Order: sequence, then structure tokens, then C-alpha cells
Amino acid sequence: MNQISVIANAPEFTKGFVKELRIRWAHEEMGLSYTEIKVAHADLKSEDYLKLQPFGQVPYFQSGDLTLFESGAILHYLAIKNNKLIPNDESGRARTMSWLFASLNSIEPFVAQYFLVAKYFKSNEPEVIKKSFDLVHGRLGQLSKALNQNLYLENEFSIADIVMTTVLRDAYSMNMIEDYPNLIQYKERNEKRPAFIRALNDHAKLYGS
Ligand SMILES: N[C@@H](CCC(=O)N[C@@H](CS)C(=O)NCC(=O)O)C(=O)O
Repeated sequence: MNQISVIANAPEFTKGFVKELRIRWAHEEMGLSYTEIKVAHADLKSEDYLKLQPFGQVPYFQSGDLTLFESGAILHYLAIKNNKLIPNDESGRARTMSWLFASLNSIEPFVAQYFLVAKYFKSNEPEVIKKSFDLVHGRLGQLSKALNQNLYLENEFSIADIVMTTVLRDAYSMNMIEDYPNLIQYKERNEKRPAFIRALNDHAKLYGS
């Protein structure tokens, strides 16, 4: 049975957005079952936990003897192993990886940086906040153009859409994608998938909601 680590007592502001949601979503899309490994927030940096996830974060994933960390790597493993949520042809697979990396490397860090500067550390330097905001908008504008009116990043729904949708949910929660109707439609279309709804419900159940 596959196992996914989850935070038993996540801080309020992260509920609904914890990255374990990506792995739950992939399991639901693929028709795979899993169990949760509940970890107290205070134990994330314990020696035992760091052996499984070197940065003391969720998720890590276990299947038999295999332990993996990094949500992108876990999604890639699941896609290849099950031959799902990734195109069959070599070029389509490679392009999907471009989008997976883009979501994790070219968009998410800028959204996360804005969150840290403006919301978490509450910088009192408006210039820094504005520069960080502009960086996110640059990337979102480029993403909006690249996505255009396509339904998905590749020809079919894939692991790259799982990550990109969760990144856009973060950006949306900070009112950052209002200028890009196609990004809002893309995010909402993916959030309506029954597998996402089940994953989010199970995530919420963890916190009694
Ligand atoms: N790059 C990692 C990021 C994981 C991550 O940011 N996890 C957060 C929850 S969303 C976490 O565990 N934070 C606790 C901490 O960093 O102390 C991934 O994609 O798996």
C-alpha cells in the first residue's frame, strides 16, 4: 500500500494548500489507494523524519522499500509506474516534463517568494513587495500566453497540470491571477475534476472540516 506523509496539525493558513494534496490528487486520478502517515508539525524537523524527507517537509511517499520526497519526483514516479497522467509518446512525455519543471521551478518559487515577503514576513518595504509582485505577474502573463485557450499544458491532463493548478490556487488565494481569465478558467476546470474534489475532501477531513 502506498503511504503519504501529511501534517497532522498544519498551520491554519496552509489548510487546503499543503503539497501532499498533489499526491492525493494523483492517487485519486489513477484509482490508487493510499494511507496517510500523520506527522505532528513539531516533529517535521526530528532526526527520524529528516531521514525520510531531508528538508523536514511533507510530503514524503513510501511504497514497499522505496521512499521518495519532492512532490514533482513523486508524481513522476507514479506517472511512469502506472502509465497514467503522462502521454504515451516520448515527445509528449518530454514536453510534460518541461511543464512539470516550469510549474515547480519557473512559477512556484516566485509565488512563494511573494507570499513570504508580503504575507508571512510582512515586509515594511513597499518597493520590495512591488518588485516581488511584478516578478510573479511577469511569469503569470507568460504562462497565460503560452496556455492560450488550451485545456491543458499538454494535449491531455497530466501530472504537470496537477502541479500547475496547485500553484495557481496559491496565486489565486493572493488575488494574483485576476488579470488572466484563461488561467482562472484552467484552474477552475481542474478543480472541478472529481479526483481533485475527493483529494481536497480527504485533506480537509484531516482537520475535521
Ligand atoms: N519542494 C517540496 C516542498 C514541500 C513543502 O513546501 N511542504 C510544506 C507544506 S506545503 C512543509 O512541509 N512545510 C513545513 C516546513 O517547511 O517546515 C515539494 O514539492 O514536495
